Amino acid sequence: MQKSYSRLLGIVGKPNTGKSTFFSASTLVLVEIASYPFTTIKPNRGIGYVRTPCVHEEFNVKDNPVNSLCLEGVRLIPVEFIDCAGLVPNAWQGRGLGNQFLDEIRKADALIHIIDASGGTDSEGRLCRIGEHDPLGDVKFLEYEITMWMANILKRDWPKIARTVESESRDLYSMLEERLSGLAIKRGHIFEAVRRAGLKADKPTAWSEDDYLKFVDTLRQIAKPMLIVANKIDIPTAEENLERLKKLNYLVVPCCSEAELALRRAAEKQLIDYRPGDCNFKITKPEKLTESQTRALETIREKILLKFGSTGVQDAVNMAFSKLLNMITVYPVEDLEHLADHNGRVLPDAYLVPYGTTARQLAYIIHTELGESFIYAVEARERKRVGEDHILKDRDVISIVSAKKRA
Ligand SMILES: Nc1nc2c(ncn2[C@@H]2O[C@H](COP(=O)(O)OP(=O)(O)OP(=O)(O)O)[C@@H](O)[C@H]2O)c(=O)[nH]1
Ligand SMILES: [Mg+2]
Repeated sequence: MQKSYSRLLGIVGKPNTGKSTFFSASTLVLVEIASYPFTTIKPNRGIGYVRTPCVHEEFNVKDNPVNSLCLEGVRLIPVEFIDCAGLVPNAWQGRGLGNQFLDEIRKADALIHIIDASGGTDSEGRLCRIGEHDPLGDVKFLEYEITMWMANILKRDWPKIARTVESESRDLYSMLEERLSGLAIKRGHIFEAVRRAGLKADKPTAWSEDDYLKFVDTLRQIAKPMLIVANKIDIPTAEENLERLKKLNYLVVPCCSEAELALRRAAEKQLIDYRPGDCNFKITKPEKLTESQTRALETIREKILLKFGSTGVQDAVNMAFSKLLNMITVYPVEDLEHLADHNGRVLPDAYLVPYGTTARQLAYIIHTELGESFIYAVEARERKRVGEDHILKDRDVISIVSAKKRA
C-alpha cells in the first residue's frame, strides 16, 4: 500500500461531539471515546478510505489492487485522518487545549467539523439537556477560532512583510507563501483570498485591521475548506437542527458515527456483510450475535440506514475529497492491453488527484522520472492517444508512454 497519502483530513469541533467516534469508525483505530469533554488530549492519526465505484467491472476484468482495496466493485483508496482534541471558545488565546489543538490542523488540507446536532452538549462540550444548546452557534465559533489563530500566527510578521512588499517591490504572494508554508497554504490560496477579499496586493500597508482580518478569514475558507457533519442524528432533536444547519453556507451531512462504528466492528468480525458507506447490511452469522446485538443492529437498519440512506460517515469523507478538494480518481496502468503493471497486476493503483491534473502532471505524481521522460499517454476507455496537456477525467484509466519505457 502507498506510504504517502495524498491528503490529510482534520476532524475538528468542540469537545464531546463524537470526533473520536467518527475517526474510529473511519479508520478502525481503537481510541478513547467517552461522554465528557477532553477525552482526547493527544491527536490520533489513522488511515481511512475514500469510496468510489471501481472501474474493473466496466472493463470486464478481475483486478489485483496494490495501493488500495477493492471490495466487490467498491474501490477504497487510503487517506490520512487526524482526530483533534476538542476546541473551546477563545482557544486561539490558549484556553483549554488551545493552541496545541490548533497546531494539529496546520497540515490538514480539509476539515470535517463534527457537530452535536442534538443540542445535548454546551459550548464547552459539557452534557446539557437534549435540545438545550443551539448547534448553529458552534459553526460560527469554530470559524472564528481558526481565523483568529491564523491571524495571530501572521500578525507579528505582517507589518514587516507589508513594508517590504512596497519598499523592495517584492511579491506579496511569495512572501506570504513562505511565511505560511507550515500551514499547508499555497500561493494559489493566497492569490485567491486577496482577490476575493477585494484587496490590493501591491499596497498591503494600506490595508486596515478589518481588511487584514477579512483576508485571513477568506484565506481560511479557501485553504482549510470545511464541511459539517450533523452527528448524533439518531437523537430526535437533531433532525430539526439538521434543517436549520442546511440553511448555512456549508455542505451538511446527517450522520450517526456511533452506528457506523458498530457496523464496521461487526463487519470486521465477519458477523455482517457491510462495506463502509453501504445503504444496508446482511447478517451473515446470526448464531454468533446475542439478542441485544441483533436488536441494536436492526435498530440501526431501521432508524438510520433506511431513513437516511447511510450512516453519513463515508459520505462526509467522500464529499471532503470530491466537493471540498475537487479530487478525482484515476487508474494509471503500464500495459494497456491487460490494464496491468509490469508485474501483470490488473488495475493495481487508484490515485486521488485534483481536478485539472494533466496527463504529464500525473506522470510526475507517479514518478519524477516518468514526468521528465513523458512522450504521450493513452486513455484506455476510448483507446485514444493524448498529449501532455490533456486534462484527466474521473475514473480515467491511463497509460503513460515515456522515453524511459517505464509505465
Ligand atoms: N447518540 C449518539 N452518540 C454519539 C454519536 N457519536 C458519538 N456519540 C457519543 O458522544 C460521546 C463523545 O464521543 P467522542 O467520540 O469521545 O467525542 P469527541 O468529540 O472525540 O470528544 P473529546 O475528545 O472529548 O473532544 C460519547 O459518549 C459517544 O458515544 C452518535 O452518532 N450518536
Ligand atoms: Mg475525542
